[in-house]
Amino acid sequence: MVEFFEGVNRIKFEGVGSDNPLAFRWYQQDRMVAGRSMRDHLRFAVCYWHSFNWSGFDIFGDGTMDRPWLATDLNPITAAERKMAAAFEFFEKLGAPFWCFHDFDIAPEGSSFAESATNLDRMIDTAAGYQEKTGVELLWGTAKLFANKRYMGGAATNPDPEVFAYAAAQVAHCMNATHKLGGHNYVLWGGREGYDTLLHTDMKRELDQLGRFLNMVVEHKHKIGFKGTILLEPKPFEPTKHQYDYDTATVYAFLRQHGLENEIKVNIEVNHATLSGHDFAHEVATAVNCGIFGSIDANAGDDRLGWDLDRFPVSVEQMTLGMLEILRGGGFTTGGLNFDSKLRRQSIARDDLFIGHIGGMDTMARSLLAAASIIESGDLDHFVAERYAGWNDTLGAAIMKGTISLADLRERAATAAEPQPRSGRQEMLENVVARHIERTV
Ligand code: XUL
Ligand code: CO
Repeated sequence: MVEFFEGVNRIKFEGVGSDNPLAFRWYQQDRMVAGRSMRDHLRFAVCYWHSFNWSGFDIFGDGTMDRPWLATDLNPITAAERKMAAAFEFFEKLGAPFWCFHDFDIAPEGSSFAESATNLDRMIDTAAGYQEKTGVELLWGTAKLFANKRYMGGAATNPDPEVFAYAAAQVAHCMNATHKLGGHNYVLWGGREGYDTLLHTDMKRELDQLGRFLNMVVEHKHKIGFKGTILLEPKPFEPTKHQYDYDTATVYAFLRQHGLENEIKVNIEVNHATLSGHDFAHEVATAVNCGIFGSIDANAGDDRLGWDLDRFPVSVEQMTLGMLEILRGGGFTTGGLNFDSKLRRQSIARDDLFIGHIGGMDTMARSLLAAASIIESGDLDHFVAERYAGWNDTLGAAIMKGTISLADLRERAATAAEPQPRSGRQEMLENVVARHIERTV
């Protein structure tokens, strides 16, 4: 058997004193944090597309990376098998409990629907064998409904019902495959579900089509007995100028409109949150409030570049604030942290792939510790409880119960004392967060 990552052994925890680039400094899978092991809290997944399908090409240049499994002189099925051998060797050595894929990441797209389906079935059998052998599980599968030219005007939102039908068939087949591999979730990212110009777009019709499509997806889930969660992944733009699943709040309104709010949750991607003008923590908190928090695509953008850069997460502060909302929401159930992250184009060595993931996993593990410590201390919760305490008193309770009217309040104002503003102490609270991060051990 070919070994693709020669010289890399199973990545071990060595602690913060270690200078070994191929060791964890924070992620210790069996360490217990707030009643759960780090492994169960974080549920890390490696994505297939950036890590195994991407050679480093960009719009200005060709591939740069040392990726022997992407050699173009191989027959497509042999190449797919090689790629899968490399992928599972990587998952196992990294110690990632989960992986994620698009149908055409793992199987070559054929020249007809039937050929593509046969290719996928074959690679699903191969993947099932690797899962069995390594114990790595599938966090989610998804169908690539954005790359082929037929989808240039959208998949479910295409002006042509034949394209809708093709996309529906592709999703049905990919859901069956995900089910067969015991997937914990099924994801739909609306890669071309949006518009570039309203001049040729019937937006109302397209949104109704998307609502029907997602209802069909949910019907299919129940029909095949898939117990995983269906997840939508919001993104505000790119590739289209305006994506319909703009952010979590937009998705929630859409789900309610189509009666899907109890069936579909969100897969929040950190860089997509930033692009929509929100903080990552805001998107998580919104999803938790709406009861639709599902899973995370962990990555990061760049402060000065306004597109989807998919960098490995490095900011402990940003991730601590996100983890805080995840823990407050009760943590993951079927979801997890998928590294929808890619290396920079000059990181061409094979082991850079390990180093990127190790850094991301350590960032998330340290953020988990800091967030758990903030919650355990009660430092923020006590302040917030105090800040809103008035709502538990007579006036606040009467307002919320609806036993007092606008006219009653008008009358009350005649004798009521002027409200007394109190400091919001934002800087103090920011310092509290910094302290918990500094003291994380
Ligand atoms: C694109 C993106 C996708 C989805 C899966 O921005 O995030 O990779 O995660 O289709
Ligand atoms: Co993503």
